[in-house]
Amino acid sequence: MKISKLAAALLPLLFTTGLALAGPGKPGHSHSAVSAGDPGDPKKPFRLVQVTMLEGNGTMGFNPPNLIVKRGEQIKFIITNGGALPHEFILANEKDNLKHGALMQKFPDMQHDDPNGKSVEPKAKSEILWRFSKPGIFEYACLIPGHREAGMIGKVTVK
Ligand SMILES: [Cu+2]
Repeated sequence: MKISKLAAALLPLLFTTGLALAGPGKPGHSHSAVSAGDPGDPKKPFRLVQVTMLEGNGTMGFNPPNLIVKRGEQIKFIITNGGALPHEFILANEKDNLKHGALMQKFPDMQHDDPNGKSVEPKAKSEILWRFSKPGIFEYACLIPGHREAGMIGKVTVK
């Protein structure tokens, strides 16, 4: 009885700590990176999509702001940061990005180098190869506090 009570008390704590500290090689957190599909296979065909991160007139955004893909299609995103601030490109469903964004309120300097997410310094480029294996509506967003809210969100529709 005593032990199970203790376990019940510790479980949420362990979960939170794990979320905050675990993660392959990077401090910060781990991801369930698969909400939008799967990491791509470089030996299979892919479509190239150029995405630019932009700032201006008090707004921030991605160009293009939306993308339509076929289920099973592989997309290689070439991501260019055309702004003056660091940004990131995190591909997931809305729910996961909102959860991740809440975590980034606490850890705003968290860096990403994951199959579904990259931090990109000003004027730098990064790449993601992704297979959209699930139908649905997903998003790529910058989860640095305030950026998604300022417009850094792109919609991906998988049919
Ligand atoms: Cu940003």
